[in-house]
Amino acid sequence: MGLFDKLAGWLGIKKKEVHVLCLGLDNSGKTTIINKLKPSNAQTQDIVPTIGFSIEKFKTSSLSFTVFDMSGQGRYRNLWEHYYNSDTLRMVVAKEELDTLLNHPDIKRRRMPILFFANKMDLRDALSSVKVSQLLCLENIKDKPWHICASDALKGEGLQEGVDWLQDQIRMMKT
Ligand code: G3D
Repeated sequence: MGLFDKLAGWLGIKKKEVHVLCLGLDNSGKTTIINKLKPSNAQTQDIVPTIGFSIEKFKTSSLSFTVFDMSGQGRYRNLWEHYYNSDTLRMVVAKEELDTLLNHPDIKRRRMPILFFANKMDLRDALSSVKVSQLLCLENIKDKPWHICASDALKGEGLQEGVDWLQDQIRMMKT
């Protein structure tokens, strides 16, 4: 049973669908994370990096899962070409994209929970989740509940903590 099926079971959701958008820069690990969260019989072994916007939709018993990509690759193409390996630049781009997202009218007016994965924590030079949180200025998000988890999507570490938090938030929104 995948994590999201378990989540649905805990929530007692049988009919209502919950849409979860997964947003992140290219190569940040979205496909890998989603694959780990899928029901095990739907997991794919070949992870294809995502390009563009909506790239995958799947349903578990009660949750509708939609994967989006907010890479900003058009706007930042020249920068990517020159500094693709610069984590500092990637954090700047991630912050810009996050700010754009939070200011979008459809996002701004809703009190949706936001779960951040500081992924690839297994890498030697990975920033801590506290540092990532500071660089993204997450403390400025006052009108939505948010949470950040360090994760290693290859091993699946940290994903459960995030799903547990999301489960609590969804449960609170339903009461
Ligand atoms: P995307 O969907 O956000 O574009 P992917 O990203 O899920 O395709 O992941 C991009 C690459 O990062 C993949 O490697 C994937 O295996 C790797 N990756 C994802 N999560 C982690 C992690 O937590 N730690 C490490 N070390 N690598 C991770 P390849 O080599 O297939 O391109």
